[in-house]
Amino acid sequence: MTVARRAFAVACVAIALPRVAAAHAVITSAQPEHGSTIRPGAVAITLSYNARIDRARSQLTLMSPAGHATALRLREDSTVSVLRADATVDQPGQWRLRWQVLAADGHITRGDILFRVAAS
Ligand SMILES: [Cu+2]
Repeated sequence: MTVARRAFAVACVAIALPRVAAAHAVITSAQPEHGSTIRPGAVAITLSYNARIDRARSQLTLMSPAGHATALRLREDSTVSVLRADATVDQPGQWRLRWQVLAADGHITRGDILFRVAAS
């Protein structure tokens, strides 16, 4: 292959690559809210993102004040950009909801939402 032909082939490959969405997933709203205090009992978790996410490769982990971690099952009514899960928070104190999501652009992002559970 001549140098000129090789350059042409490389250019074609670059053009043929699919356009990727520029955004990796950033959280836009959370329920419970970061820094909030909620009552003990059942809590409906809803996390919204600015981008499409791959739910099968995304994880929510809830950590109790005592440090016990529970992997939450994502609800079926989660959408392409909203994760939903149900949990029970039965101990007062600081809880941590750790999220990790894979966005459509192939990038993983993660973060923590801290909230308190009031004494019953
Ligand atoms: Cu990205």
